[in-house]
Amino acid sequence: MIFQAGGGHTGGSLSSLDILVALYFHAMRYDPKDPQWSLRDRFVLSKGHSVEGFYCVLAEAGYFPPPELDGYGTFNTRLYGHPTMKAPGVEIPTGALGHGLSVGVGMAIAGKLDGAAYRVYVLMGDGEQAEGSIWEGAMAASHHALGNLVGIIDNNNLQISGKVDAVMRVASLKDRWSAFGWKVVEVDGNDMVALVSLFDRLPKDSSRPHLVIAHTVKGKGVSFMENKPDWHHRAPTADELDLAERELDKALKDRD
Ligand SMILES: Cc1ncc(C[n+]2csc(CCOP(=O)(O)OP(=O)(O)O)c2C)c(N)n1
Ligand SMILES: [Mg+2]
Repeated sequence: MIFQAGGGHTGGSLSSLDILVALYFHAMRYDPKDPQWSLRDRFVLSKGHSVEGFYCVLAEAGYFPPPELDGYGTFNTRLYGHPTMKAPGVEIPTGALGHGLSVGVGMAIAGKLDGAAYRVYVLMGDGEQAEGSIWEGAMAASHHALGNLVGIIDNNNLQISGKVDAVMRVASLKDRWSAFGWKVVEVDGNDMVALVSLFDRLPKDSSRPHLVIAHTVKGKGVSFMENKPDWHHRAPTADELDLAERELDKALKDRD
């Protein structure tokens, strides 16, 4: 998709993909034929720039036909470079960092008021933690005892212009989120077995919101993209695409 469109957020899409797969194909309840089903679990991609991986998962989950992915970034597409309501399965447009958590807080409060047993998942970036609005949302979530809210941080240690620690230090995420009243758990965010078992273990009857620190690798799965800030927003050349596909195919074969 990113090759065809000539641009996109490669690194952050790859670092988040395992988390999205564990959510959409294991943890979450939803019905792609009825996207507005009132009891569906809600997902907010607060790090809206990593939309390419998100669209792939939504297509695979049945929200729209996978061939539509080929039109990503073209003139008449429903699949823009950041999520919008035109794409089936998207709950809320995102891309301006820092807003997704507060939207998720609103959804979680609504669920509590309605006595509806859905969960709200919000995926944030670690660079995104520099946004002040995140911490207003964090404070509100614990104040309202939102046990139906799960925040996840794609903790890949990089953001747009380099290391998170160099741009705006946010460590210790665990201490900060705990101090804001959240129950914090950590996981290898690129380990499917660990992710699935963690989502299984999150209690449904908690009086506190949960924050999952998912340790990931930006550009995961493609050797020359891993941990390279350049791949935050960059399209592969034809040769790079070929090499990336061969590496991913090999990884699949080795796994099987
Ligand atoms: C409010 C706002 N400021 C700046 C940007 C530009 N921007 C896009 S991605 C990004 C870095 C995000 O880093 P991180 O949250 O760590 O995402 P990831 O590493 O998962 O790609 C920035 C600053 C933005 N989208 N929104
Ligand atoms: Mg990051």
